[in-house]
Amino acid sequence: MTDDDKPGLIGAIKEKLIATKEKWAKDGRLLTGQAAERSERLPPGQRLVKDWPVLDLGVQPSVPTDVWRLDVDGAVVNPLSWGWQEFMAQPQVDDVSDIHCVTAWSRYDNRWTGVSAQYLLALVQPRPEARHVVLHAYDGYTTNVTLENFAAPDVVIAHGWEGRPLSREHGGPVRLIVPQYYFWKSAKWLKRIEFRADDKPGFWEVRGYHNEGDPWKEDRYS
Ligand SMILES: Nc1nc2c(c(=O)[nH]1)N[C@H]1C(S)=C(S)[C@@H](COP(=O)(O)O)O[C@H]1N2
Ligand SMILES: [Mo]
Repeated sequence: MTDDDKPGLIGAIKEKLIATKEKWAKDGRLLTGQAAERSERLPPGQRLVKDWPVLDLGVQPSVPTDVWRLDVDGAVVNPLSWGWQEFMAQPQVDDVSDIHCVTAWSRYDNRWTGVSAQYLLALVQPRPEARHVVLHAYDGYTTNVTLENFAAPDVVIAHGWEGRPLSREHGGPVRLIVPQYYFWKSAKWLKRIEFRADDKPGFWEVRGYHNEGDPWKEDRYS
């Protein structure tokens, strides 16, 4: 992080935003009480947007590609640490998926470019006891997914969006994309992927948000 990234005025403003979102969780805001079939493209309570909102904790860390690293460790046979060149030298995939944010906006057809989670799993080989994955980010944010969800074919460690480098505000240089879950599981400014036997709820999960976050079950809050 550089100096201008330290939580300052914006950080203080976002404290309020975080408190508001915590209250939403407590009050069960936006819940329709209706589950939907996965064949429905738009999950219950969501509305479509064409623009792409930015959500963060008040800090958008500056991580130039020459200092960016991704560490993959924990309950794996082959831990690894990639710098930018090594990451970009891995087999690349393109995957189009929809975004569903818990604040009720959805955005269809986002084309992500990067390394697939399935490829990463084949490289690092989770140990038999590994059941959970914790994503750590450069802004201090964390979020958790099950190993089963992480292993879905559309999960991408993404550096590109619509054929362009992922912008800093949206988590560049590298973020995770987990399309089957609310977007808070898709960690921006990805720094570390930790495999674990036990679960470890992340930033929003300990603040009243659902541990899994399946939009079709309306898993907004815990
Ligand atoms: N590192 C990090 N990742 C994060 C967040 C964050 O604050 N920090 N916010 C999450 C939330 S709540 C959402 S909705 C999405 C927002 O991504 P976007 O700004 O690209 O729309 O990022 C998720 N990933
Ligand atoms: Mo969110």
